Amino acid sequence: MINQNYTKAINWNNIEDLIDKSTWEKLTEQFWLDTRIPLSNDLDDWRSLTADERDLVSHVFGGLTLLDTVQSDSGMDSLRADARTQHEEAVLNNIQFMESVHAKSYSSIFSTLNTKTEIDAIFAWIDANENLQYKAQKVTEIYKNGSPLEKKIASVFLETFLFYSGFYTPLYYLGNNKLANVAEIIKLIIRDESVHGTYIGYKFQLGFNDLSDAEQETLKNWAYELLYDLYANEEIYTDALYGPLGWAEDVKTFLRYNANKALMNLGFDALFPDTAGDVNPIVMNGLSTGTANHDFFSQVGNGYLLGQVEAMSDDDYNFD
Ligand code: MN3
Ligand code: MN3
Repeated sequence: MINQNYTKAINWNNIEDLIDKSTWEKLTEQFWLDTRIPLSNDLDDWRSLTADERDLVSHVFGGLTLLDTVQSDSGMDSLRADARTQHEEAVLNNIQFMESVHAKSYSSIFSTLNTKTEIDAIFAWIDANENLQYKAQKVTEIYKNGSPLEKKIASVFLETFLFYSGFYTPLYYLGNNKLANVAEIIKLIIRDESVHGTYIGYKFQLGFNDLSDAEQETLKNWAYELLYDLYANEEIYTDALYGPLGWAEDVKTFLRYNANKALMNLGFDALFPDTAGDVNPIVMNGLSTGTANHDFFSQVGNGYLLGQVEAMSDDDYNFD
């Protein structure tokens, strides 16, 4: 889209779309790294879980690793090709890097909780799980061959809907006072994904509003069909993961609630009757973005602090 016969320098003093600037500021303010979170504090909780529960935790994080890999490898690259402004490209650069942080975070969790053999088994499971591969490939295919607006729809569905079959598990444990540091990472990821879904949904709506009524209708139908298709796949994935613990129906309610939110990010009407009041309150509570203070030393969560900046003074050069 950016198409001129000279190389244009990005000018942050000439902002075409204020949403680009405010999103950049929000995302950079909430920057974080997995290495700052004391995951090993969760080892006692981890040991208290049953074998089925540990399998669940390992597999949901395996699934999330794959989706964040899609976002960082092909997702943002593909969206950047259609950027409306240079500032949007910069925002997408930030998102792409954070997707790599997200994907890496799960490996930090694995290396804390799991043995090398277990980790190898998780990655083999990722490669072989049909429903997980189905959604990753479906979205990747749209990133490769879809129209600019179709790519944004797929991205918002991934950000605001597909992740949540995985997020349910750490939010559930957080609500039950278990795996608090693991959950803290997940809450930081959720905080990012929520900005990503809103921002890309907003960019979608700009393009959508330029279409004719007939084109809008066609694209809207395409989006609902894609959501149905992905939801049907999520039901099977959810039954397989959560069935053994008896949580599957609760998780599906949560998925439908988030599917509605994805549609709303695109400016479309909700599809399912499920609302926040239908979701397990323990999980809903974990989803709230209030400041976490479970661990004074970790300085993480929504209270995660960047270094405080102050002006240099001559005293800074007195090293004795
Ligand atoms: Mn992510
Ligand atoms: Mn994201």
